[in-house]
Amino acid sequence: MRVFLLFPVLILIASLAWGADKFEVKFLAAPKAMTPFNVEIKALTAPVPQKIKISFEMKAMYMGDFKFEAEAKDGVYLLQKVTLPRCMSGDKTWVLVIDYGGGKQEVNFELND
Ligand SMILES: [Cu+2]
Repeated sequence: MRVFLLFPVLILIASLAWGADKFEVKFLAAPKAMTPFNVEIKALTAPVPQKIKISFEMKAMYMGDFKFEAEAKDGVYLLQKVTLPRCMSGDKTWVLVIDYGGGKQEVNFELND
């Protein structure tokens, strides 16, 4: 499943589901290039795995490794201070990839700057 987020608002939410397990992905502020931002992935169902893998990439090119592991705390995985580079091509579209027990889902988003 792929979700595309539009970014006219400050707080952005996408809903994801792995079978019966439902999650909400939220950017706590509109993400900008070269500026640390936080992402919250909240489980709406329980129980949840202790850790999930999260990475950021661009579709068309390799931008470096932006791979993280987030640990659940009260059903919430919080990624803090993610910093992504500005793409030389001018493309602002990135993909947040969540690996949940081997099943990957993507959330497309745009950097605001
Ligand atoms: Cu790029």
